Amino acid sequence: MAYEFILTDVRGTGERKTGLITLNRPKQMNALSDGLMNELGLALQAFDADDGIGCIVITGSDKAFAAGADIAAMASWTYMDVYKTDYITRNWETMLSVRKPVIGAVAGFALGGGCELAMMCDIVIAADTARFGQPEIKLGIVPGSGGTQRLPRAVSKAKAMDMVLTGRMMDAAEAERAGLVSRVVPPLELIDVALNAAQTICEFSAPSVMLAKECVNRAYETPLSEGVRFERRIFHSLFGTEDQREGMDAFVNKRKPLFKHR
Ligand code: CO8
Repeated sequence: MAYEFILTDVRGTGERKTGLITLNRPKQMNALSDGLMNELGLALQAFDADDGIGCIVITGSDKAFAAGADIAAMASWTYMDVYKTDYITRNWETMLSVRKPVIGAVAGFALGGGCELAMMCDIVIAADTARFGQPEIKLGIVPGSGGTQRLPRAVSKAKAMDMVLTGRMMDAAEAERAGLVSRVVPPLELIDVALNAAQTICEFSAPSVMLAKECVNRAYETPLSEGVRFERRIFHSLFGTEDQREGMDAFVNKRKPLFKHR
């Protein structure tokens, strides 16, 4: 499918490969327009439904992962415009229903909706040029796609308040110290590191990978005891898969497992 605001590609070797999505509005610093978010949702759904894809990487340019929602588009909207059309809820959160892992590979600015998009990814790998921020307060609004909720869970209340109330940016080193990103790498290595992590994931058993993701996400929605109970049920259920037998037999017999993803 031809897209206008994103590029898609399939990378990697082996039976299951990585779906790569590149946000592509370079003149607007990848500002997240409705059209871009529609396309991102469609691309995510297409990769999620494709048995040949084991993991998805989302990236931007070296200047900007995404500088936030498109301010030029929003500038003239009224309350009724955004409420009646269900802005954001309508089409911006497709990522949350994707069952395969999504890695955000972030260089340059990840601001506002761009920071929120990064926080919706399962793993965030940052170039040392990355800068994260929720500057909505400077525009007379507040974050609208989970910034006030995911940021305190990721970096603590004090840092979240600091970012949301002053609009200041966090550089990659601070973001890693605070737990917002998984790894920081030199800019030239960003995409390779992200694709290598994705390739590693692609080679594991698909049901284990999807269920591991679901278990970790459960931690955000439940008290500890319920989360552990959920994990235990999933853990038990995986003894019903061929891949559990294959994985353990391969370990015992000192060979590489050949997962069949069932
Ligand atoms: N929207 C539209 N256009 C943008 C945006 C944006 N968010 N960010 C940058 N651009 C455009 C600029 O207007 C400029 O266009 P032009 O060349 O035509 O003048 C071009 O990109 C380059 O930008 P700058 O000249 O400003 O480049 P600088 O290097 O000087 O600065 C910055 C880069 C720091 C990124 C700066 O452009 C900036 O502060 N941008 C706005 C950041 C911001 O406020 N983001 C929050 C937006 S509000 C939001 O995201 C609400 C979230 C709602 C939910 C989202 C769900 C996912």
